[in-house]
Amino acid sequence: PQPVRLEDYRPPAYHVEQARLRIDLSGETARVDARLELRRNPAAAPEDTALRLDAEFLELEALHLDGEALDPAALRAADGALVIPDPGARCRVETTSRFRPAENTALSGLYRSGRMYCTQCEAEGFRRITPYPDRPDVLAPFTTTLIADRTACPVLLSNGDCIEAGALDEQRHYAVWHDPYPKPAYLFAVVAGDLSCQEERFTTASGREVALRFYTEPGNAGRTEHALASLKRAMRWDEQQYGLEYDLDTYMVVAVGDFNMGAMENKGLNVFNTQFVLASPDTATDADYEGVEAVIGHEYFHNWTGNRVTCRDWFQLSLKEGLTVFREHQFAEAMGSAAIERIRQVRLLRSAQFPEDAGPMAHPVQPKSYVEINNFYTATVYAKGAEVIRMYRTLLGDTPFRRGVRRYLERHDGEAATIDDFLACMEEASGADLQQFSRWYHQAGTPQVTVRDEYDPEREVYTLHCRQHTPATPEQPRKAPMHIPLAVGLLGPDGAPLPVQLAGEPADEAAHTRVLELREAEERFEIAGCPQRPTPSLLRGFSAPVAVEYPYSDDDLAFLLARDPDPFARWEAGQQLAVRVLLAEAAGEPRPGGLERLEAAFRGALEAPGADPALTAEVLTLPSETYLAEQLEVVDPQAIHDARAGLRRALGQALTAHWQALCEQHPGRPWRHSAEEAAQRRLANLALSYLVAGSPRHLDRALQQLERSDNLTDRLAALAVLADSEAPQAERAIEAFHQRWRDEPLVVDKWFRVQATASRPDALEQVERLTRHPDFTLDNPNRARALLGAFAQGNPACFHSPDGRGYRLLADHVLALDARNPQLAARLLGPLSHWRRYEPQRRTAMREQLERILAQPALSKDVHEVASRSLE
Ligand code: BAL
Ligand code: ZN
Repeated sequence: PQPVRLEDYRPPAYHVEQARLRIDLSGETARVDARLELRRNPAAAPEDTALRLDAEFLELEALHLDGEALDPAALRAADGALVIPDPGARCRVETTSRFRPAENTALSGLYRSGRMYCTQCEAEGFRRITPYPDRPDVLAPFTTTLIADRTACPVLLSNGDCIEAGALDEQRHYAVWHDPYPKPAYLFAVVAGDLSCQEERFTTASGREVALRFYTEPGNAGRTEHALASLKRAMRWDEQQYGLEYDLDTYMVVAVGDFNMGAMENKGLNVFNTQFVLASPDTATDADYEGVEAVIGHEYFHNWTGNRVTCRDWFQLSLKEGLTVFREHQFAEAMGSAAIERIRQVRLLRSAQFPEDAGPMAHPVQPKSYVEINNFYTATVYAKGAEVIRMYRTLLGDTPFRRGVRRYLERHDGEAATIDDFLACMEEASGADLQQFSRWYHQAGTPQVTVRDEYDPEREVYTLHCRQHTPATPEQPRKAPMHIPLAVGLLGPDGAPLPVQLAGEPADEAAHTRVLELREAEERFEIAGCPQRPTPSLLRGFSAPVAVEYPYSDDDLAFLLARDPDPFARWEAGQQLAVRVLLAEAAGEPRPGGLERLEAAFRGALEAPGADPALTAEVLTLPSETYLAEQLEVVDPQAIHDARAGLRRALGQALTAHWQALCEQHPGRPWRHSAEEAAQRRLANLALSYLVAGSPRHLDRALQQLERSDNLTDRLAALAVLADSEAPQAERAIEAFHQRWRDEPLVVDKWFRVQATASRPDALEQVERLTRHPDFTLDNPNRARALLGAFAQGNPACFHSPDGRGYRLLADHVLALDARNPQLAARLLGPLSHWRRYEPQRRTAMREQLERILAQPALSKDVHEVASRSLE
């Protein structure tokens, strides 16, 4: 397959002035009549006179140009698109197409999920509904008539507002929806089904009344309360923070069980994976409640950053996703604890994006080419993209940053914009020169910042020497220095925070946290007024997506963990201390006194008076096996796993009394959604897992918790502990859990996930067995991810079984899935792409599976791109 390249971008030859659709879902076969009013784009190159209508998966029955029938066969391009040469300055194109939604297993375009119909058009699904210039820089107002059986589909939805509805005949009815806001086809949506609706109202700051309607299949009615409350908070927050109001009379959210993504921001009609909208104490954990609020916020924020201003082409994906993830993060920080949110964001970045940046799929935040755009909905575009937006704010200040966002939204309202447009608005709003900063969009790889220091007691000057280097990545062997905001604090020997006053600047500019702007490959910063040698606190708040190296002693890290006023830096010091101990253990060279030091650090965190339980829980959570692997040139996953499990056991035993006390402090009250109680549950459940890691005699406690809890958070925490055990009573409990919850798909997903990630030597055999379980299916993305995705990503020791069975298992399922749902197949394949990082036996076995996949005929371009790039 040929790659699409950013440098080949050309403006569209035609704009769509009006798109009118009539979608008839009353039979097995959907029929779509489209009428498009088109106008030549004056900005197109003079030689670009052909009108291209993308089409895929469709049977085209009729094609008319200005009322004249055309022969589609004569106009077909190799990729299935219709290309009409020079249809004139203005024209009308009418098409009639048919397809069978039930056979649309790719879940892209219009498909069936359970008994309902729904759509997913981003990135290129609309062409599977009707022939269309399916590119984000073609914006049109849509009027959509939806027709379906009255009994099977009493609810008919599309974008915008409903302007007409009624009966067609005895069996069928229709609804007409009009969306006045010109939008690209990827934001189009329809939904039809027998759905329950929960409705509330929201009054915007300027007094507009908005109906908020949440639709679910009837069995899930009553589980949208939390999502609705989250949406109202998000709407208010966006008004207060950015002055942005909602712009239609209705805002609809539909919960769908079969969905490739988490959710989709279609204009006025969001379609959500059930996982990110439904929440009840029996079917969602505390973390799920947080996830619902975050994703509800994210999709809502897209209404401005993505919908009102969209992307010119898919190379600009981070323009909407990076910015919207950042807004989602800000919202979560405002609703809960900013420090805890930040820690979680960084955990995710380090476990998902850093490995991507270091692997064969590494790409810049603005990729330069792709074969299949669905492969570029990545941690780099999303999470690193959000870090880039955060850095604008850090460098420019909050007020200029917000001014820049407002300027961008005002200038480009109703347009398809670029990352360069955004950057230009930021420059104008702040007066800053961001040309060097723009490298964050163009250079892949995680910059490594090495810091050294010296202290001059005579001058009382403390100097930081900073060196930066960005490793080579595919197609980018050499990198230029980045513009990096490095937030720095200093602690005196007694732990008191010291002012960071750069030499030569007035004392009143001194602050306790100072953002140093790194621009050169090597540079130094002199800090004046240091009567004693300080301990540096580096990258406070994780001010840039970089890896920092500084020769801290273990004592320094323990000191920072106990005393740094920056909660992120405190947590980070604890993590780095644990990383040292764990990596030494994994290398077979235990660090003398390492365990004792870590035990003392944990004890300190557990006994700290007035500590925030949420932060304590983060501090007591050891770095993940993935993050540990990331620190090594050559990875032996079993050694890492053993080291981590051994440390958990040792800490479990050494601090038994503390863990027991924490378990007792469990809130115990009837479950309710609150950040404080969630933190207490988290801490109590963490304590339970340490206790059982320390000794299996505590297993009974988990069994009791599983039986007695009134909520999924505690049940699942107990289940996870039991899943690690091979004791017969644990296995019986796991089976009983399935029996009890087998009718709740989201809970069954968790049941699969817990077993897939279990820390027990036979987890691989267990996963093999579970692939044959009657409840396992590749047709449901959540289920496939819960078993196969969780296993390959969350159980490194067993997935990387040295005999290669884990790899074969994954490859078998990727191949089985490829013909049905290539987007999901390619995503599941991801973990195999890191084969070069592993020791020789595993490396060879992983490569063999990639080669085997690549040798299959008729591979999708999704899977082909991931497999071939992995082997390059
Ligand atoms: N636009 C795809 C789903 C999301 O990022 O919101
Ligand atoms: Zn998004």
